[in-house]
Amino acid sequence: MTPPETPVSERPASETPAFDTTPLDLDGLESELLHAIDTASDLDKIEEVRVGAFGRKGRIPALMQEVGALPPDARKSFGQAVNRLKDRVGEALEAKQQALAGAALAEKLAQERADVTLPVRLGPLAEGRIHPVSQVTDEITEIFADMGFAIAEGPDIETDFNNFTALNIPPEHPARQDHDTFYFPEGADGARPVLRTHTSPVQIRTMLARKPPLRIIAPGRVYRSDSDQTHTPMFHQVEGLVIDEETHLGHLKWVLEEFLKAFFGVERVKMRYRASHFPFTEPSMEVDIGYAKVGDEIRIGEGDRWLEILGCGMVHPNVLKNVGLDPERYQGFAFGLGIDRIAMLKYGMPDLRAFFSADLRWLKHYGFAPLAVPTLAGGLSS
Ligand code: 2U9
Repeated sequence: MTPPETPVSERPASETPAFDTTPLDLDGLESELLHAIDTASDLDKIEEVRVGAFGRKGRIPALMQEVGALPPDARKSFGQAVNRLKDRVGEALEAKQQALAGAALAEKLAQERADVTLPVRLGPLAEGRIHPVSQVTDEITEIFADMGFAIAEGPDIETDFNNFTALNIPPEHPARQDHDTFYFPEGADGARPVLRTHTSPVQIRTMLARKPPLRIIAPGRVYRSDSDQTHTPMFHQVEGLVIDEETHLGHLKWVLEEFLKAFFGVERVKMRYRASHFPFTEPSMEVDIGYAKVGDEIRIGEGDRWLEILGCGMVHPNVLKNVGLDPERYQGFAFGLGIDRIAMLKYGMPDLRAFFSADLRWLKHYGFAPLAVPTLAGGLSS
């Protein structure tokens, strides 16, 4: 029985040989490294093997250090044997590395395969749609801008004075009930702000801020507590106002006729004025346009049917007084129409509630291409 060997580190210094003469097991090391290379399953593993074999603290550099410690006659042949081992392991490593890199690339390409037969996905500019209310508002403003009107805007939350009192609708006036107003709680001054029930307060603000002559249109959102198939609590109006020193009904009629012809894209439009009543105009009128039904299609401009389209009148002297204008010197006309209603009519959209239900399918069907901007020269819509 051989006695248990004392570990090298525990041997007394006198017993430690100057160099280890036991032949180093190069064959064993080679087959060990080749086996590790052979079984490395991915690029990380093969890199581990490379570092273990050739790295600064790797097996092969350690072997090279041993060469220096051999007696000169053994050094040469041992050095050559180590070099051959280095070459063979290096070649095997390189070949495996290439094979693994090739396999990794093939797998990546297989995963990233693109189907070139799929349809092209359009960018947001081509996919997006302009809402019909925005489109029709742009069409209307384009027509009035061409006639020299400026566009005026104001806040959705208004004072009671601007929305009612200045427009000849004093407290207790029955018209206040007709408007189904959304009121805010009373402020410190006892006044109740309102969600504007029409865009008329925009004209009041303009008249208070600027001197005549004035030619403006005020498009925007308005609010009334009303909801059914033809009414939504928020809807859109455009109102117009002209104030000058010699303005009369003839001007009003020409402006409205030109507008309707341009908007519906017709040469002639049959119009009918019916007496009406609004607190802010005197006289007041409602305007109907003639149309014909041909099959399912509605042809605007001619025919023996009538459709109410807008309201208008000469600005009431009290309204002029309320904004500090002398009615003996200034007169003007005003008109108002519902944008949503006129959009439904022009583009054949049957249900008003669909306008505000954010239904993408509806918008794709009735919406407008973003780059088809309405112009009088290029056409209002396509
Ligand atoms: C000022 C003076 C007068 C605006 C006018 C109408 C007639 C009108 C309705 C049409 C359908 C509102 O959208 S609708 O419900 N409007 O009939 N609007 S005259 O008159 C004004 C406005 C401002 C300072």
